[in-house]
Amino acid sequence: MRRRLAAGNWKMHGARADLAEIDALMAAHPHPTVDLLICPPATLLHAAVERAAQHPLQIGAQDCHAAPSGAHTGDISAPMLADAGASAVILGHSERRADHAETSEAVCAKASAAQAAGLTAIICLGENLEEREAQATLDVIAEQLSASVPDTGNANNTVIAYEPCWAIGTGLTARPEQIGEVHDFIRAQLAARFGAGIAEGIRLLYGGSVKPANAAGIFAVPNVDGALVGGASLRAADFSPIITAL
Ligand code: G2H
Repeated sequence: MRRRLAAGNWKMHGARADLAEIDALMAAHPHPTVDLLICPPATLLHAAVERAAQHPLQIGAQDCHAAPSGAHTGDISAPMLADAGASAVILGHSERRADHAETSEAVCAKASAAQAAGLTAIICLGENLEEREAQATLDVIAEQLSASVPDTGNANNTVIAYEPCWAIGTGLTARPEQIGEVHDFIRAQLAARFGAGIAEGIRLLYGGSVKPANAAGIFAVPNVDGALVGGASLRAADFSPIITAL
C-alpha cells in the first residue's frame, strides 16, 4: 500500500520569516496520516531542517548537480543536500527544463546522483499545451519517463510527478480523466520496465495549480498518490486543507 505524499515546492519564494509557516502547518497536522515534505529554496534548507526536526515533516531540495563535487560554481551536489538534512530532491521540473535547458538525460544523471546519496528523486514530467493539443501527450510522457528515470530507481527512492506544463501556475487544472489517463499510463510504463512489484510501490504525484478547492477531486483519481504543490504550499492556511483532502 502506497503511503500518500503531500510535497510543497516553494520554488524561488521564501525568507527566514516564512519558516513560521512550517510551525503553523505542523500545529494543524501534528500526527499526519500522509507523508509531508517541503522543498524550500537552498538558502532556507538548514533552517527548515532545524524547524522540521520536531515534526513528522521531511525537507527536500529543488535541484542538484549530477557530480558529487567539483568546479561547478553556484551548483549544489546531492551529497551536500543529504549532508544538510534533505531527504528528497525535485528534479526535472518544467521550469528547470525551460529555464536551464535541462534534458531528460541530464535529469536522469541528477536522479542517479540523488539516489546514490540516499535521497528520494522526485522526477517531474509533463507535456506542454501544444503537445496536448497535438494528442502527443502519452508519447511525450513515455519519452520523458524512459529517459529521465534511472535504472537505479526503486519504490523507496523514486517518486514521479506528473505536471502538465499548461496547468502550472496558470490556475488551469487538468481534468480528473486527463490526470487518470496519464497516471495509469505512467504506472503501466513503470511496470513494463521495472516489473509490477516495483511499479506498484512508486508514488505518482499530480502537480499543477493544486488548490484547496480542487484537491479532493484530484486525489480521488486512481493512481494519484499525492500532490506536488507550488503556490498553495507557501501558506499553511492553503496547504493544510490540501493535506486534509489527502
Ligand atoms: C507546478 C506546481 C508545483 P503550482 O509547478 O511544482 O506549482 O501548484 O503553483 O502550479
